[in-house]
Amino acid sequence: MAFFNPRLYAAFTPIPYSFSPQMPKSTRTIPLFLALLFVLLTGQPLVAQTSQTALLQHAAERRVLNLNGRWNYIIDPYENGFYDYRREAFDQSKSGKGGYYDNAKPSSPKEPELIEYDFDRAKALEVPGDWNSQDPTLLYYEGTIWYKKSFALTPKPGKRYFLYFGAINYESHIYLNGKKLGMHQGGFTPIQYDITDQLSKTGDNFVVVKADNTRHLEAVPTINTDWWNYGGITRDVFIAETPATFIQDYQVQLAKNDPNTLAGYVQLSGEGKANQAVTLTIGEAKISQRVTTDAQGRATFRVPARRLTYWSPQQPKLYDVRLSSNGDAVQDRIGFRTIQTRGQDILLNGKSTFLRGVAIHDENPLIPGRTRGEADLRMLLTWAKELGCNYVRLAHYPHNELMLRLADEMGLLVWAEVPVYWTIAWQNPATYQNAEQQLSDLVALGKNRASIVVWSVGNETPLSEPRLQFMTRLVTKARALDDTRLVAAALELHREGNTVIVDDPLGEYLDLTSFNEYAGWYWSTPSEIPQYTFNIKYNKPVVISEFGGSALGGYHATADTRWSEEYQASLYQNQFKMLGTISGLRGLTPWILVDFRATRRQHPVYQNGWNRKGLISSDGQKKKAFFVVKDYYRQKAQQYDRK
Ligand code: GCB
Repeated sequence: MAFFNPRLYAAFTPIPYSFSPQMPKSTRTIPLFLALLFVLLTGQPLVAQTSQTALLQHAAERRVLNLNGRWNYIIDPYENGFYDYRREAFDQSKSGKGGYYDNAKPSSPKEPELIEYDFDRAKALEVPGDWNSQDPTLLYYEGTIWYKKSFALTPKPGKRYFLYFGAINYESHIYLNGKKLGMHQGGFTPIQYDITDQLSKTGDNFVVVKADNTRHLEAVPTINTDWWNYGGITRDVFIAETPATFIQDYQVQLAKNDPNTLAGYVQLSGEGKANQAVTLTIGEAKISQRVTTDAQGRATFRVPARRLTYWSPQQPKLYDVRLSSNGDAVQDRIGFRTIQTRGQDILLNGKSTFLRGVAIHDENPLIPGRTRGEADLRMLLTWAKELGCNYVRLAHYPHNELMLRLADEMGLLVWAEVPVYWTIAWQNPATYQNAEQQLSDLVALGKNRASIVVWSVGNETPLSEPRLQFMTRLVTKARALDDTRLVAAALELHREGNTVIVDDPLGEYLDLTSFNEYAGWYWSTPSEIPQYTFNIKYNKPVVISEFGGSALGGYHATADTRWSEEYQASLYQNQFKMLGTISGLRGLTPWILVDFRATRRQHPVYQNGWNRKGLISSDGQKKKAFFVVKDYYRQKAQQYDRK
């Protein structure tokens, strides 16, 4: 039912939404049934203003105007630009005016009106980019910052325009030319509004964003994580232009476990979407298929595809895929491969594979801050390739779409994840909706990427019945959204004596047995590690989602001196001995490729706000353990890739 789509609530402004405990207090007052009553009585949808539209597939290809660059900003810890002095939200008032999003200007140079802000004379931040790394006073800042960008764009008749943000952490309120477009929660997935009717006829426009990275108990993630709570507009911003009737979405992949059939769909949007012919062309594979959309603008297809070169890390073959309909066309580069499990094997294109991975955060240590674009992302994946990887875990939240495309191009399999991390509010329905929305958006973003083989529904979530319900619902959702990939989660383990036990009931529902295991760091010493053996309940491929320990780059001492590179290296050596006893071991992702910022990590000598578990230090130097892992991967590559 459309009513329960949180996107629609998020975009709805005339009646305050009430279902989310994370909403500003003043907007919590009118209960949900009033909103529903409004819909029933007026027949109007909740999206009475601009709606957050279903994401455009490959939106960047449609880019007509790039809005990256310098955005003026105002730091607003008291939210004075959002609430009046009685703490009523300006955008909920009768006039809807008064907030910073008005971008007000005095009517004469003498400034007769009292206006206590001026975006155009305020400082600027780079977009994309977190604010923490751009101004030392913002390093720990959690709260609201307002961003403003003016731009020139005259809408052309017969075209539609979509304002697209790659990601804003965490809650954003977005306004165009003083009018609210909507509100969005979730720091790592795209936000898109149809602004066709909102653009000014003169061509002068301004967009204002209230970005708020305040942590909330019921949010996804919750208040407690082991990564930096970077704030701001952290990914690309642009306006995409399409024809009035356009290709909004598509999926072109191999059918589930079937290397000889391409299957998927195309979804048109706009008035002329019904009964339209759409052609799928993959010239190099001699495929050309014409389908016709139904009344909802959707057409599905199944096409025989023989003699394809399958995508794999050894040969990351991508095909030029073109979809065209009357007046619209999109191009994409797509790889085709199958992924499945059989007993304890992971079969990539039918062949048993070992996942030589590493975990990666969306952070460039050299800034240090969130990655800002292709060069940063390429640097991280190049390091992973140097380590000998054929696989990466993009922890703990959706990464940039560009990262997924680079993984396709560079030949790296991907574990993609949602930030259902540690102690989520399992019993809160809005929290579940939020998590599910982030999962749906992640799948929407990655469903055409051959590199993605695993959807992960969460990390280290503590056992309980409500948690099991929440997590299994997410697993079911992931499979419903995409039945061609594996579904996993990073589980926890427990120990009895020298036995490591993996029996989390969630494991029953997953395709892989994945768990985080910190022998040699949080328990035992590196030299004791080989004494441990595993008791794993499930007969599935074992892919260790985390293991590792910290070392301060450049600090050398004996192998039993914590924080030294030697300690970390010996930890890895002994881990490989221990993990070698697991018969179903089919992959691993050491934690982690590079040191990353984390407020939990306060040791003044060894950490200074950094999690030092990187195989590469915060200044980009490879630690000793990097070469231990690299050696191990060389052996694994020989064992599996030569078969
Ligand atoms: C974990 C978490 C990861 C942490 C890591 C650590 O289990 O999943 O987010 O950063 O341990 O370093 O403790």
